[in-house]
Amino acid sequence: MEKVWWKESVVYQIYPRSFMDSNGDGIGDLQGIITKLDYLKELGIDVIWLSPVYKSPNDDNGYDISDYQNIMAEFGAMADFDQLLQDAHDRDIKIVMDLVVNHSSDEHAWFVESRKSKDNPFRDYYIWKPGKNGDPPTNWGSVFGGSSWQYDETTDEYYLHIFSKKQPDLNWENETLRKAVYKMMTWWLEKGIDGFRMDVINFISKDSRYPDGEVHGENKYGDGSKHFMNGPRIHEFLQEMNKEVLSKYDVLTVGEMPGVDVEQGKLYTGEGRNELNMVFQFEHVDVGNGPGGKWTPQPWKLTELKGILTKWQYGLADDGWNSLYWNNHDQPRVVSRFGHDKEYYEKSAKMLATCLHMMKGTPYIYQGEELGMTNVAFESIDDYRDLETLNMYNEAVKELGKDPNKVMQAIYERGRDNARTPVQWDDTENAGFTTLTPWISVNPNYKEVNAKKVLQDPNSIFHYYKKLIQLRKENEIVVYGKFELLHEDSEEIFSYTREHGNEKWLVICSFSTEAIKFDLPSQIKYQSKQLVIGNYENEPKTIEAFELKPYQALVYKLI
Ligand code: TEU
Ligand code: CA
Repeated sequence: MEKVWWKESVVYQIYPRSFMDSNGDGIGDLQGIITKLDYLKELGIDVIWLSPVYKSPNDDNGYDISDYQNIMAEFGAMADFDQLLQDAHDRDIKIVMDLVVNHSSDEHAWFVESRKSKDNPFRDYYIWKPGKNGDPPTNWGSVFGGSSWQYDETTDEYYLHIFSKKQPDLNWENETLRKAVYKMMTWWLEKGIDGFRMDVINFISKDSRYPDGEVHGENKYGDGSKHFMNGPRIHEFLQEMNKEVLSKYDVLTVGEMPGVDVEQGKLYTGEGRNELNMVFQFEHVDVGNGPGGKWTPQPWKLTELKGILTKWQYGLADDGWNSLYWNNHDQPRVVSRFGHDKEYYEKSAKMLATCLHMMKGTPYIYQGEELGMTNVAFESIDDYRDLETLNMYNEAVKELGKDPNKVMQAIYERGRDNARTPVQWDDTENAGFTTLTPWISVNPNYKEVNAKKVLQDPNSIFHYYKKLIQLRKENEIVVYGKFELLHEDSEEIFSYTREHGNEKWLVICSFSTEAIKFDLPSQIKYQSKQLVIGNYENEPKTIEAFELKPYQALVYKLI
């Protein structure tokens, strides 16, 4: 297995809008991030993944870009970005940017031109089709509600937008468009950035026949995902991007890929494939999705969650590379999703961190996860900001007459704003995030959950994350050791070993609120054991057979 920096790194994702506001307008910004670089250095992370900071009308909070080579006014100017890049590099922290090239904003100059006429030179930068007997070209639904086609009167055609109507899909069949993207990527890499997280990058190759999608249940629209995920030319496009741009730099690349499976994951990340370093898969964060996807959350089973993670560990064991994440700006907070954000809040947050960070792959920490930030439950839908949530609420309650309380409960469990409330820096007003009114309210628990408090407490979740990161730096086994699952059928215990040379580490994690019996599988042999990290004061006397405490995590070095 080739040794490279991005396999040995821990990445920290910043969603700038909610990270730190430096100029009192209630919106996070680049200068605010600069003031927190020493905090991130203290945590020990190696790379920052910046969610989009480019010029944008913010229909989807920056994932709708109107100028790829300019900074969003709310976040500052290019000089601020240059300072952030320099200051991060001065601290040996790398900066990975968010590349959103499946679609642009409808306010991008390319689209403004494209929609002017059918023979405009930029027409084919986007995907335009005539309607069918007054209907859109296909029955596909948009991820953010409604049809994924928008009629444009000027040229009497529809344009495709898998996401919002202000996010028209770029046409990757058009080589001129592809070259324009590669030129922009090179411009950023020449500035000295250290890589890209690529937004829904496995959507860029569509089935050019544009067939209708299957209609599930009583949905009004068809599911087009089979026709735009992992499409016919996706590997050709990624290999071309690698050849034209990525191969010329020593960079980290991670492709966000809803709908990717482990077999495809091998093709996207295999060493000899010359495509990407790693992917974000979604199978584990989708456990418990009901017939209406994440908006109909069901109870989930640990055997399903650990079965998925184990499948990816085994699948990419000898070729390719895993990303490891619980959270990002689209997912609910993990301590609320898979932990216990009441009496076992601190124990479960530390257990979840142990479970993820001791696996094989590159770990990603989402802003606030290291503080143990939890989901939020705002009283009114008016307190929510995410267009995905607001569109779903309007469709469900106002159009379909569903029970607003049930819809709000689904938002509490899976809404994206759970991850977008301001980072809680201290117990002063607005949690020290801003001096004025924040663009979205702060989670009311900021007086108990904040950075100032955890930095002062050596037993806090923050210091636990710091120790996990240190373990990865000090022990090759954490990065390169072979993963093997134990207790496969247990619904309470996620336990596994890592092996490297003559060293073996045993990882034991309880996902239960009850004390439960742990029996060491007979095949695990050792002469001596040493506790590496644990989330309770004391450790069991023996590990052959003992009682695991609620949400207990234990990592042993066995020799
Ligand atoms: O998300 C891709 C994606 O699949 C989203 O639909 C997300 O997983 C979903 O909202 C969860 O319900 C990426 C970005 O991460 C997201 O913030 C953007 O809204 C989206 O693409 C469009 O750029
Ligand atoms: Ca600001």
